[in-house]
Amino acid sequence: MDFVKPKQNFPLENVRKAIVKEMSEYADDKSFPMKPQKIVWDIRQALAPDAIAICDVGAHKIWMARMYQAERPNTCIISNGFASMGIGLPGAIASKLAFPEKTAITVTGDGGFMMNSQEIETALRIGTPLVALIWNDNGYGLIEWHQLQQFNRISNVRFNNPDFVKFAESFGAKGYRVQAADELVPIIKQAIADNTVVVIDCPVDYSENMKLSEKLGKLVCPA
Ligand SMILES: Cc1ncc(C[n+]2csc(CCOP(=O)(O)OP(=O)(O)O)c2C)c(N)n1
Ligand SMILES: [Mg+2]
Repeated sequence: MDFVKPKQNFPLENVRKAIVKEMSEYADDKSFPMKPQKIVWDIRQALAPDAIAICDVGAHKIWMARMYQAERPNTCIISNGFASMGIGLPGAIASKLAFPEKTAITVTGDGGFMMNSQEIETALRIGTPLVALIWNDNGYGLIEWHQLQQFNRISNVRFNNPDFVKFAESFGAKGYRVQAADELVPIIKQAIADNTVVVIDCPVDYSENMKLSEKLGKLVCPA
């Protein structure tokens, strides 16, 4: 049951249209590591309208909050306010417990994922199938973005990750690695069909972050 009806003459309709247009320009983007816009686009393509996306905290959250098109109420849950990293995986478990019939996917950074990755064990033990889509940049992307804006250099934000596929498998979960842009949609669909706990390692190109800052910095509010 839907609790809201589309509004007529909604004042932000133009903003929505502009964002969908901006994102759709990346629909067939083949670059790899993948551009954030293309990942957000592909998530929407792969998911049913009522699937629940739980977003962690970082640069990926900025892109999701900016562009992801939620088609039903409460289908895009974002950790804002205190913005605690690590909410993604437990959040997906919780949404699966609350709505067992819906797909739960966490959209998470590598840093945030590693903060609570032990919950793969919980999810398997209590039987909550979910997909964890990791935007892998080997770093604290959002902090890097802030450092570049403020200091034009980065410091102590890069790190190494485990092999996420082997890591998932070591728990008895499934793991996939995206190795080309056109693999993401079929991998997400397969991960949902697997009906278990599935980790997807998706390399992301965050050079788009500063390009977005430059673009937004040039915006002028019409008088
Ligand atoms: C528990 C916690 N620690 C630190 C922060 C500050 N913080 C916000 S985003 C971020 C980096 C996130 O990195 P990652 O999860 O890899 O996501 P990315 O920005 O690379 O997409 C940090 C350290 C936070 N929000 N929550
Ligand atoms: Mg990261």
